Amino acid sequence: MNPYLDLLRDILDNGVEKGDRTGTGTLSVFGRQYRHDLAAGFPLLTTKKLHFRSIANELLWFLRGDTNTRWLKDNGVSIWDEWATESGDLGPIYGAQWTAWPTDDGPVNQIDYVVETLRNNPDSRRILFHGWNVGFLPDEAMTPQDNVRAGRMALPPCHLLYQFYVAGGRLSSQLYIRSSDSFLGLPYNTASLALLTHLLAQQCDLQPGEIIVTTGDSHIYLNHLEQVRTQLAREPRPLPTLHLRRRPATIYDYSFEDFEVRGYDPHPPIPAPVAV
Ligand code: UFP
Repeated sequence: MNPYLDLLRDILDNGVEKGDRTGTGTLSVFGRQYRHDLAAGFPLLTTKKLHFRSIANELLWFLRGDTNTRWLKDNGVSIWDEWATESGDLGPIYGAQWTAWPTDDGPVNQIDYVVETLRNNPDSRRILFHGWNVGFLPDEAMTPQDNVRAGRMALPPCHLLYQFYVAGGRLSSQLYIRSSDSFLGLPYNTASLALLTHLLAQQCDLQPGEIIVTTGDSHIYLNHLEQVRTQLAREPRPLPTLHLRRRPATIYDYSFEDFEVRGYDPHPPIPAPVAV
């Protein structure tokens, strides 16, 4: 009934205990997928409170092509601080690859390509953008900060392949997440994909369709098990809806004030430690 809660149950029931880079330990399954029709509401979790401001501002920051935490901090978002250098740099992470993927012929803006193709050739089966630029992946033996100083990403992308599909005037999106912290990260990644789909739909005169989230290593950290059980004991509530207050000139011109989430009435937050 609730595909996200079903995934958590699936990992609890079928997950194999597996070590991980952070030394925390996880229960993990490989290769899962869930879908949500945006006509049924905006997929912000109701079984715990999510901080929509962080989700929305992080997406706007990606779309700015920004890879420094300064703008995020100015907008009250601290989720990237632990990986940044003293000057706030994160190296060529998401925003750089989305809007300025380096090539011999200069940077390529993959978001421009997606918007143009949705408008002019919506039947294309090539409407996607990718974050996994192998030339800039971090060296795992080095700290995030040393990687950044060496011109590499502080962290390799987790949500990395976004594909879009148009049928019957509706825009659907599918995201591949290679590694998914199912308790902390996945609800953020899902809401971010939904918001991006709304923005692209508005910019391209389409209706928001379905979102599909496909996860590779789908895990629950061993120090999140209690929180997961708390969440599973809660009854989901009606979903909120998202309203865009205006239609800016381009996909890059939205601000947080343009987004209105109506009817969000979640259960309280459930704090949990982030594995760094
Ligand atoms: N993670 C997510 N979503 C994200 C993000 C990170 O789930 O958007 F940036 C989690 C997945 C994993 C950890 O638990 O962060 C990254 O570690 P690794 O690179 O070892 O997969």
